[in-house]
Amino acid sequence: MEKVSEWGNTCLENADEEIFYLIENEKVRQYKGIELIASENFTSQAVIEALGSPLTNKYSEGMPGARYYGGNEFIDQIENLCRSRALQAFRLDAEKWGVNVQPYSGSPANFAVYTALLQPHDRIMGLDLPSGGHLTHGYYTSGGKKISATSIYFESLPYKVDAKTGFIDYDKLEEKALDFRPRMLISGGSAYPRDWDYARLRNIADKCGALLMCDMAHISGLVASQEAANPFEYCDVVTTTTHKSLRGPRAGMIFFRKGPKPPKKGQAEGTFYDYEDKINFAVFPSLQGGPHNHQIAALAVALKQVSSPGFKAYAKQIRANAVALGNRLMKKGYKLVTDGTDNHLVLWDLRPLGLTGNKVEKVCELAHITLNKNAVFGDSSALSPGGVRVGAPAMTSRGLKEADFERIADFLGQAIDITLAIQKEHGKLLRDFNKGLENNKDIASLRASVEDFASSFDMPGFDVTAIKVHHK
Ligand code: DSN
Repeated sequence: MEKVSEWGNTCLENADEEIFYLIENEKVRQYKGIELIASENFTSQAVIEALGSPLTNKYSEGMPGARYYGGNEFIDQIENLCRSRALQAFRLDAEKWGVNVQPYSGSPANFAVYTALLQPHDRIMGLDLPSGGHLTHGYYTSGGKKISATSIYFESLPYKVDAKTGFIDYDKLEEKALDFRPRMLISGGSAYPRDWDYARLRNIADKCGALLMCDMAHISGLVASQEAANPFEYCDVVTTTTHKSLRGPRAGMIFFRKGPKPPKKGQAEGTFYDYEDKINFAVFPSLQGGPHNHQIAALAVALKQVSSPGFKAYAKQIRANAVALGNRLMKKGYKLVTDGTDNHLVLWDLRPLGLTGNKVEKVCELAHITLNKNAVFGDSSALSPGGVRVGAPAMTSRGLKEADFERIADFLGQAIDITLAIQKEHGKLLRDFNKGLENNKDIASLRASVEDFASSFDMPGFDVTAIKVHHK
């Protein structure tokens, strides 16, 4: 018993040295490296404080004011604050839009929408994964294997990008949709470097009687600051994660229309949207249990920061940085899908170089540059894709500007040269290629330059001078 009461107020460093130092090491990794994963970001100290708070102790199934457990006086206030800040961050009228801030993250948010608004086996259409879409939008492999629950429980016919231009082919999408008659059309992607034509999608959805959803996870920070087209103008439902360009904690949100429907031909007057109860019920009790209140509080903090004037400048800078990076890469002769970007990422087609995304990702990782291999349209294997995805949100949070991103393009060019040299010397087979990675002096020298460069920028979220390194 004595021991148990001691645990309660022992700091992490003393309670669990292993985890403590692993966290410290991760801080060093984040601070000294160049973080280019398009879906990652560095959140603020205030968000991290809320995440690490005793709010994690509380159960609160249900909605504010109607919980299944007692003791939710403050939790209710926190969730209500979070909901009103969410609407405010996206300039939404509370008479016309509602939001559920309880989804644990993006995939559960999307599945809650499908559970709420579709019947099992209803038809859906989303952007195909190899075209830059997301697993939860209904992906199945070319061999027909159903990968995500979305494609297991619903009938999915994906739309694609144009093989030559890399842009979404809206004409083909429309033709397919009119044949397939989906119940839901899904917009939004994970590796699509261009903006979306929501007006066109609305028109297509209306022609085939479909609901229109947008998963704006990647670009929600840009949408909040009007640096991307506004999906709320045309969509019925909008989902998002909150830790990507929005720069908050890991969580998810579902926005839905409510109130009277606009008058439409053939529709009785006085019809109302009925999404609110269905979506709230799908989140809990259909799919989730107790909301993660520490996440919701942290999200409320992040949304307050999103609505502050500095965030607009941040989002603008993300785009400027992505453009600067893309232009520099293209100037070096590299091929980007769609030859540029409208948003926070570039999708780099490595196939003209005879390289795969896996190898470039590996060399970059050893040089302390973090990015991810990514399918580019026309790839034959999803496991060995022909591209890498490079994103600007995280390093923009550290204060980098256009010239710094040009420098990053130069580091990436060096990583490509190293990858090519290793492949030339050791061969294309991964097993042989990997031998060239061992004790590679060029990688070590690139790593030193990368760490020098990255360590010269601020690190949001934690004090780098207080990091403790294990000397055992
Ligand atoms: N894992 C995220 C991404 O990288 O795009 C999406 O879920």
